[in-house]
Amino acid sequence: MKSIRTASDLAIHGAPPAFAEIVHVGRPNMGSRARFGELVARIFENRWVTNHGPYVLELEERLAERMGVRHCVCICNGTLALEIAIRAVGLSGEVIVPSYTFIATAHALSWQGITPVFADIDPVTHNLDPAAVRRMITPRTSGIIGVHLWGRPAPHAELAEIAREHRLQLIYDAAHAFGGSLDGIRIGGLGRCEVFSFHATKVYNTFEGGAVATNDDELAQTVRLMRNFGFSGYDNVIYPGTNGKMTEICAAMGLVNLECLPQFVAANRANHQRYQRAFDGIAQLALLDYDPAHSPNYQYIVIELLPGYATPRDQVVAALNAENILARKYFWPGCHRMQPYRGLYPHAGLMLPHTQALADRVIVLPNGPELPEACIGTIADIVRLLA
Ligand code: T4K
Repeated sequence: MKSIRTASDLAIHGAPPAFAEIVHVGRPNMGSRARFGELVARIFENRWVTNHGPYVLELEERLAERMGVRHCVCICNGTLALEIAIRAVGLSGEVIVPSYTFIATAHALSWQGITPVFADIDPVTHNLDPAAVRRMITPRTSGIIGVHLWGRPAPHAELAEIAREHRLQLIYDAAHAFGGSLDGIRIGGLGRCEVFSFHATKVYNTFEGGAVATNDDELAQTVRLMRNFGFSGYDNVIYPGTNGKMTEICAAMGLVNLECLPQFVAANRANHQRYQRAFDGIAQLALLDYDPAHSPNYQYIVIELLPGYATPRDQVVAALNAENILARKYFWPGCHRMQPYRGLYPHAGLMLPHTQALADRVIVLPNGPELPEACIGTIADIVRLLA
C-alpha cells in the first residue's frame, strides 16, 4: 500500500497514483461465471430470449418470496419501473419527493407530465423529513414517493400517516434498499408498491433491470399490462402500455446473483467495518452507519465532511481521483439544482436547506467484494491528511 503521510505524497501534487487501475464506486457485483454460462447455454437451446420467458418468471417468483410480497413484476430498468408504478397507482398533478436522490426519481414523474415537488430531508437520516413533506402539500398533491436513501428505510409510519390524513398515494423508490427491512416488514412490502433498480451498480444487479413489488393484486395486474403494451392475451389491448419487459439474459444474471447475494452483502459489511476502524479518530468526519435491525446491504460507504474539516469537499474528491480512487459526490447538487427543475423553480433551495448543505459535504467511497483492502487504508490516509 502506498503510504500517504505528507501533501507531497499525494498524486495531485505530482507523485505517482496509489493504484495503477481505477478503483470505482459502483463496480458491478458478478456472481458465478460458470453458472451464468450454463443458464445462457439454455437460452441458446430454447431460443426464448424475452417476453416473459422462463428465467423472468422464475426470478419474479424468487424475488417475491424473498421480499415476502404477493407480486414482484420485473421491468427492464428501475426508471421505467418507476414510471410504470407512477401511472399504475394513478399519480397526477404534484407529487412530493426528496431532492436528495438520483435524478431518475424526479425525472420519472416529469416524464409522465407530473410536477415533482421537492421536500427537505432530515440531516441525520438523509431521508425525507415528514414535517417538510407536510409543508409541501397543496390541493394538487396526489402522492408521495419516499426514497430509502443508501438503503436505509424512509420514515414509513410517519409518511403513511400523512398519506392517510390527506388521502395521498404512498409509494417508494427502493432502488438502494434491496434485501432490507423495517419493523419486520421486508422492503418491497411498504406503501402501495415499492420500486427497485437492479442496475449494474446496485448491490444486486441483473445488468440492467428493475421491479415493482406489491401486495395489491389489481395493481400488479395493471403493472403487468403496462409493461407489455397493454396486451391481455393475443391481439387484445386493453390499456395504454409501454415496453418494460426484462430480457432472459438479464433474468439469468439475476438468478445467478441472487445465489451470491449473501457473499456480496457480507463483503460490503466487512468493508464498512474496515472503513469504520480506518477512520477512527479523524475529527470532523462522519461515516454513515447502518442499523443491523434493518438487515441493510451496506452498499454505500458515505462520509460527511463536517464543519471544521480543513479541505473543501471537491478538493478531497480531486485528491482521491488523482490516486485513481473514483469517489463520487452522490447526489450533488440535488435534483432541484439540475435541469429542468433549476430553471422551473429557481428558489426551491430556500425550502431545502438540509438538502443543499448535505449535498455539499458528502463523498461516496468504493465498496464491494472486489475492493482491494489496501484501498481503505489509502483513503483513510488521504482524508486524515486533508482533515
Ligand atoms: N432511483 C434511485 C434512487 C437510483 O439510485 C437509481 C439509479 C434509479 C432510481 C434508477 O434506476 P435505473 O434506471 O438506473 O435502474 C449510476 C447508475 O447508472 C444508476 O443506476 C444509479 N441509480 C446511480 C446512483 O448510479 P451514474 O450516472 O453515477 O453512472 P456511471 O456510469 O457514472 O457509473 C457509476 C460507476 O460505476 C462508475 O464509477 C463506473 C462504475 N461502473 C458502472 C457500470 C455501468 C462499472 O464499473 N461498470 C459498469 O458496468 O449512475
